Amino acid sequence: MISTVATKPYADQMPGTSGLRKKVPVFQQENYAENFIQAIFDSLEGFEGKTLVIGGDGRYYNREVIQVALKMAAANGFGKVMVGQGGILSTPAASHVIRKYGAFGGIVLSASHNPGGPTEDFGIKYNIGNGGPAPEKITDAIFARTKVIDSYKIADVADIDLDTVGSFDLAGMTVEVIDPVTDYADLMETLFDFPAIRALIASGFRVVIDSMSAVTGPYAVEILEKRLGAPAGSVRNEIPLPDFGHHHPDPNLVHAKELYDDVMSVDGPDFGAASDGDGDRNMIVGKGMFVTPSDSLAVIAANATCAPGYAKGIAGIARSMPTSAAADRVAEKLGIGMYETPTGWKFFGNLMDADKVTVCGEESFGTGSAHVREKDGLWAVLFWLNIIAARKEGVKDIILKHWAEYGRNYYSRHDYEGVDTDQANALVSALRNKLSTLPGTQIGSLIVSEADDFSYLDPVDQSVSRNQGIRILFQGGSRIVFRLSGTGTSGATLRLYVERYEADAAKHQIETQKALEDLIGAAETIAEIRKFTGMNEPTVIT
Ligand code: G16
Repeated sequence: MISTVATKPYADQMPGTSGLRKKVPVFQQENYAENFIQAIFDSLEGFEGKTLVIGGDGRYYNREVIQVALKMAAANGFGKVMVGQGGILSTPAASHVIRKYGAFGGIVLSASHNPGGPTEDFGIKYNIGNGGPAPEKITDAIFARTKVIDSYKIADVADIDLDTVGSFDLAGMTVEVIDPVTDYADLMETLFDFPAIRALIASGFRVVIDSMSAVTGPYAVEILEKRLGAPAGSVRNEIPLPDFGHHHPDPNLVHAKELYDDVMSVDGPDFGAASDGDGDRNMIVGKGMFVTPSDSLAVIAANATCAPGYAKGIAGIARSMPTSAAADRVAEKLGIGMYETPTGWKFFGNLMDADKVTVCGEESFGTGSAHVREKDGLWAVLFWLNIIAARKEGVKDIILKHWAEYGRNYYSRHDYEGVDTDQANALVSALRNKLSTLPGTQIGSLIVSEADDFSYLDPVDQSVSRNQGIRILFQGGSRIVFRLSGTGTSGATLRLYVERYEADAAKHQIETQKALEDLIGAAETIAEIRKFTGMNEPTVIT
């Protein structure tokens, strides 16, 4: 019943910022997914008889790969697999299920915010027993294994019915098809003041969530409409579709523009939120105020004790290096630890496991806490609603008061997508070569104080991650950062992150791009973006 199938290695299975992401036709090559899954199992030890969690965001090719993964898990000796009904588990829900049931680990099938469909993106990620993405030590081992793999093991059995909740036998292994929503919704109810949020909504405060035809639809309907009493229809695009309805399920000002425009309109809702393909990202918009992810982290940290699950306070805060320093000022005031990590949620896991931090965030619309080991879109939405209910103030007032108290970190990210890979690498090398000569250089009124390539020493396991983004810091605390994306599937994406700190409340209402104009100009002068990319402007500004 168990076959060992001969295979040949593929050279391109290096996991990126968040697992292996490729176009669907790449994954459809003979044994491509099988090789990667076997490489995961070959890189782990001691899972015989243990439980594996499998789920995905429902995108195209999800169901096929789940069937393969189930049969391979059985053939490799797992005792049980817990899989979401219909193959669905949002990334934070998968993290929670791994933790709650003490699973050995999990396989999450998603390409997150990237589009889905027969010619779009797919991905496979391995999460460890703490519920978080595998650290680099493991992803490096998986990659090494993919380069030499010559066989994989699979059970020769029929597909199982993924749509019926219940227990099934698969070649001697138990498959438990679970309701994907209940455990997660129950967890949220333990963290937040549901009666207060319910009363806020009952008082007429209008909330809309755009699930972008992706995985959070069923979760948002259960929590917002059923448990919190929001009117039916408050969750939009609530049915997960394999191609996300041809949308790009990335919650930002470009891809969730309809929601943004609605909340900004005169009769629009009071609060709007969107989440991405696999439910880990979030965008928060209030009447007259878009909340940057960096500010969202700072506000959540500053107001954490409003929520019952955080009433005792937070242990510390972590943010990725390119994320603005807004949260640093909150940590300073609270007298708690602040950690700056490379981009990617996997770097937060050790800090949370060691109780050094409770809340974490990334500028890329990711916020979360130690309740799971992934970022969590709906968690952030509920935290905001809890804060609004507790403070009896809207998003705009909360943000303006936060800036008045801590100062404002003007912030923006410019993405140049689809850049020729050689040109993008050339831009980065040219920048690296210049680093030592930059300090002291004056560009307009800006003077470079420091320039380096960010390197991180993990304070828990002492591992070092180098070349994590080029930082150019200016006198007065402004900075620009350059890095190449590690999640794209075609060409290269150059990201430019721009930040300026402004303490004076009288200067807190300038349009963001205007407030950052001289820094954006300095980035062009230093990096010659137009020359290298051949592009006159970014493809996405967030
Ligand atoms: C991007 C973001 C990161 C984020 C990563 C994975 O990486 O910049 O902050 O951790 O995506 O996010 P998700 O799992 O939601 O896709 P990169 O390397 O493209 O900048």
